[in-house]
Amino acid sequence: MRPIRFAITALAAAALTVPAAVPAASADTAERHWPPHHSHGKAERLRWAAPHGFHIGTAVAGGGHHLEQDYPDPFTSDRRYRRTLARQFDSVSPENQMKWEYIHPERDEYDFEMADRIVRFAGRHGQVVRGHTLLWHSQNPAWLEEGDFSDAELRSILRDHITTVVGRYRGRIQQWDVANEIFDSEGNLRTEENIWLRELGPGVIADAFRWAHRADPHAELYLNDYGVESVNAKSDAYYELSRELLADGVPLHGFSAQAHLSLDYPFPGGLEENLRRFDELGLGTAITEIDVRMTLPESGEPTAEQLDTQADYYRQALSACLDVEGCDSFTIWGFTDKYSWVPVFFEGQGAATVMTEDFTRKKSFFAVYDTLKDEKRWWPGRPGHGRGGH
Ligand code: 9MR
Repeated sequence: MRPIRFAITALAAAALTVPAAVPAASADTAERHWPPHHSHGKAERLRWAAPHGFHIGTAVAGGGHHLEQDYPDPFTSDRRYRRTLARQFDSVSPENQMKWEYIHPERDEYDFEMADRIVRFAGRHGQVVRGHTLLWHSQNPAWLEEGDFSDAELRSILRDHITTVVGRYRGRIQQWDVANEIFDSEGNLRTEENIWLRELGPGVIADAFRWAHRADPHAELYLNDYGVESVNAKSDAYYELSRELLADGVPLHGFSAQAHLSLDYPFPGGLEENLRRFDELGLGTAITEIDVRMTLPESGEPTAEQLDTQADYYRQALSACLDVEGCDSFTIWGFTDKYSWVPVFFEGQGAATVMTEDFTRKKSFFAVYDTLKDEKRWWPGRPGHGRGGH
């Protein structure tokens, strides 16, 4: 069956690149009438196009860089945003609202309000939740980073945090990013920046997974990072760590690539091969934070060619995931350019998501939609579905 499926995917890819082949004089017309070969109306829903057991997700905008923008909290204040969030996606990841600085602002104080609201919203709309994140070097509160704690105190602070946060949402989080960005680009553990690794040593990684598993035995527990799309020094380090953790009986269930991509770089080669080697260890895999940024022309508007290439990056990333049995979720790091982190962090860059600032669906939206639909036509359900957790 597999070769047939590849042929179909290749056909879909050819259809997607058609506008690039039209003569320059008619490029504008092609743009206005995109997509040329599909009769896409208003009703396309990514979540309906996805095969059973495959989750199509988005970050839920709030906290972090949003706090410095001139708009109110997107998730609670923008009705159109919420409507699209519910309609299009069946997986949600709090963008910042479960991070330490947000959910644990003082040593003896938790603030669950936003996280609770997101988890309730997901429940109402039949969505799963990816919890993000428990052990990270960034977005930690000052009381933690600047505090003067003994090793024993720090250990109990981390254990209590994981037990409290994971336990609160027991049974309602599909996947947790337990350890986030723990290696640098050379594949060395971030023992300087990461307070837990620096103070408690690498053994704390296994402990974090064990504590999380005890607090919610059904949650699938993940290692998550950026720059690990290809087979490279960093992903090799994750591969070795995964093997060690599994050999030690640590409840590790998955490895995920964030996939913050850029048109300034070629599409990361070997994504499928890389995911597959983790799959072969028996781990689930996922794309957890994809966006595809670009350097914008002076007008501030992406060109038709940039949008074509962007659509192709999204399609390639999704196809790689779909072609690996246990890769069962694909999350976009924000679905509208209106709230994307990209222009705030990368000067002159943007347009990284699948919808414009006014929620118009871009070519990349239809690339994701068509790729999901093609997959579902041939493989209505995911064979590797549900391998993590439990
Ligand atoms: O999108 C998040 C943004 O709102 C925050 O300001 C930023 C702070 O580090 O974190 C962003 O999300 C990051 C995610 O948590 C981990 N991977 C990289 C993401 C983009 O920076």
